[in-house]
Amino acid sequence: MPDPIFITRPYLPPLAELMPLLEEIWETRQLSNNGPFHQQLEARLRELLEVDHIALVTNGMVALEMVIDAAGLAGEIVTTPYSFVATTHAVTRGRLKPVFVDVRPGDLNIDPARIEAAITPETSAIVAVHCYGNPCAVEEIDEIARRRGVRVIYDAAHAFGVTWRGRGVLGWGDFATLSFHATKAFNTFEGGAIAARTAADAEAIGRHRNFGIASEVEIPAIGTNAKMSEFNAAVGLVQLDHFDAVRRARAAVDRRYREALAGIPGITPLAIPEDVVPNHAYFPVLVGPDFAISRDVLHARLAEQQIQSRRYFYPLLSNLAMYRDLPSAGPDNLPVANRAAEQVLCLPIYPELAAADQDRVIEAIRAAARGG
Ligand code: T4K
Repeated sequence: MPDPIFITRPYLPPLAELMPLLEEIWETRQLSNNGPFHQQLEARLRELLEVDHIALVTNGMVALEMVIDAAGLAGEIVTTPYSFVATTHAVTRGRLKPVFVDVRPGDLNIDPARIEAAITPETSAIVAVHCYGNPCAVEEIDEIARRRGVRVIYDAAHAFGVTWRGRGVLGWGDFATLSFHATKAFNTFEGGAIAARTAADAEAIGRHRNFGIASEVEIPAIGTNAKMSEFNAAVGLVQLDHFDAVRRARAAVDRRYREALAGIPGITPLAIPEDVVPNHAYFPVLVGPDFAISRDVLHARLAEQQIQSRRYFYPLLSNLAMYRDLPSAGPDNLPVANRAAEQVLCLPIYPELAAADQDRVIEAIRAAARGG
């Protein structure tokens, strides 16, 4: 039996680089509550991600929940069904009603041309996802939101370090949320962050993260506890020094796949727009009807060879039991997203993926294409 190849393996910096930071924590006993590593990581992320305000939190799902809560959203949220379940669950857990809008075929991000028709007097925000790190139609979405008086939240869980037209994509929207989960392009084991455009919103998020406390005697909001620990922040600081190298290594894997898979009928890697510097966190391909076998059979065939692939994002969120009865959830309303969920397969990609292992993935797909 060959060794397993995983969809991803988290990058870990040399342990020796982390040890001095851990020793400092042991010395100072500052474990949480806005300690020095927390502050340093926020400062470095503001610079790297080109945002004015950023708040570290415990994970990407909580980041979304906090934004929804702290921004005081109510009523309906226009959103995409093509995402990880955290996106829609955060909306619903905030007692809001998701209104699904289809995605566009090129990047599988929410289709700006369909957003306006879904906005009603009940709509308070658009929650869009930079899926696989490819930026949404941010200018169009901003324009619609401004004109219709709704807020914009980007679930940017996949978009760490991504730039569009030379600028960090996290600067778009009233808020953008990040995930630093083990499986992401940048990880702090578990972790996340919220970028906010205005000082007032950043202040609300900061309070909300710490139970709603403003000072020793003032508690103006019903907040939660979403503070990142000093351990996770220390990991983040060390990881940041390696992010460029990690991105380059991922880019090399991406390039090799694109070269090797070009010309296989029915296998279409999702394109990366020219004006985007991606982070290559995922390598999604669409397995079309002209491929020799279906996406699900290919997924199973790879698994037989100890190769883990993932159907990110299947099942489509609008088809889950708790959402499928929503008026916007019908497949007729969401044909592009439904087709993508049936065809997409994410292939293994991570910085330390050995060329020989990548060749195994490529050869397995070629063999399947030959009917083997
Ligand atoms: N919004 C979007 C658009 C998201 O995609 C996500 C998360 C969120 C919000 C929420 O962010 P967080 O609350 O998670 O910060 C993964 C992740 O758990 C999840 O973070 C991610 N999106 C989603 C797309 O994928 P699984 O179910 O694929 O993870 P799992 O445990 O099956 O891991 C896959 C493989 O990765 C393993 O078989 C081996 C490898 N792995 C994984 C972990 C966790 C390791 O080698 N080491 C590890 O520690 O969900």
